[in-house]
Amino acid sequence: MKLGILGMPNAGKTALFNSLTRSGAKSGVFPFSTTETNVGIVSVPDPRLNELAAMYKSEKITNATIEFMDIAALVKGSGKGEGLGNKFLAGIREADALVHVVRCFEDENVLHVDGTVDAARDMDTIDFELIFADLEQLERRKSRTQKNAKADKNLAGELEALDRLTGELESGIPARLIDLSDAEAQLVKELSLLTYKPVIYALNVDEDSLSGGNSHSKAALERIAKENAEAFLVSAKLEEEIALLPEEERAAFLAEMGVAESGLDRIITASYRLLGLMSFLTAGPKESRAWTIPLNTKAPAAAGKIHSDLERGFIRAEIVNYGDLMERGSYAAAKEAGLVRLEGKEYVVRDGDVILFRFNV
Ligand SMILES: Nc1nc2c(ncn2[C@@H]2O[C@H](COP(=O)(O)OP(=O)(O)OP(=O)(O)O)[C@@H](O)[C@H]2O)c(=O)[nH]1
Ligand SMILES: [Mg+2]
Repeated sequence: MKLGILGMPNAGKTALFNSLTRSGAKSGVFPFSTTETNVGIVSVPDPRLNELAAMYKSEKITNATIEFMDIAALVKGSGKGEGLGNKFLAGIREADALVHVVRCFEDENVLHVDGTVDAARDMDTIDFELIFADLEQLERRKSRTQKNAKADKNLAGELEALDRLTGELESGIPARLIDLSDAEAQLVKELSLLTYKPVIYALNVDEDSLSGGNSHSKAALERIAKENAEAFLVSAKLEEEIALLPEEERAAFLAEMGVAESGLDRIITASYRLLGLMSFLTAGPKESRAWTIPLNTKAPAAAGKIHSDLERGFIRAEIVNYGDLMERGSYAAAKEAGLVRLEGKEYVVRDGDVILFRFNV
């Protein structure tokens, strides 16, 4: 599962990527600094793991992880493959969900390809290029379906769906915002339309605007309000600087800047949710660990994340809710209070379940 970071040139994508992944990918004041996709693994922050590790005296903590890609920038015409367009489109196709970085900072040293900073216009530009790429995809499918429809009357419905989708996209509506029929939803998935990928917005502001935002971020938020997506203020440049500091100095630096917490953790957590992922937990003297599973995963498949033997030989799961465990103070106390449940093969695992799998192979 991968998240793609996309946006206009010089929006701060690489700065955000570097701060998320604590890496040093090349960024610069000239547009199109990034020509090859950068890929990095990010730990998903989870304070529950620290508490579990303290309770179980675990030797180590292992967080869940997700993958981020810093994709080459887009310009007008990228949807047709212009500029770095093909790299841009390939990167986005590969992503399961997107973090759209919107430039909301003024800095005359950092060129804007369109001359001025204008968050809403930039967002339109990106949407337009993605829509354009999707329309091409729909058109190609339509000419194929039209040919086959002569022999196969069942394809009439698909043609109808293609026409409706084309019409909506032509009027500027991304597929993720269209109320889809079953047939349309099926098509959108088959064609993996770019505008169907879930999006969150990272509004990249100067550090002084981190708490209250600025006129650019306000314009962006107004536009985002129409689509019911999550948005976060972040200062990518500041975060990049913070990421270079030793861990123990970061909190003090943030406090000095008058910022309560880094925006990164919230972006990472939201990204994880956006991918439809959640974590169950395991704890013991060796390790306290979060394991990533898709929403609605049944117990045996969750066990299989740890080891295939656990799935193959699954007998049952002993589960205590994280909150109950903390409230009682120990596994034994939770068990005594009847809060440890035995669950079978049909159990759907919930976020924060602390699980011990019983198996036999
Ligand atoms: N003043 C200011 N500069 C920033 C901010 N965020 C990024 N920059 C600077 O803007 C320039 C471009 O940032 P990048 O992260 O390289 O932008 P990008 O979106 O990856 O750009 P391309 O790879 O060229 O598409 C760099 O010099 C950054 O240091 C910010 O919040 N404020
Ligand atoms: Mg870049």
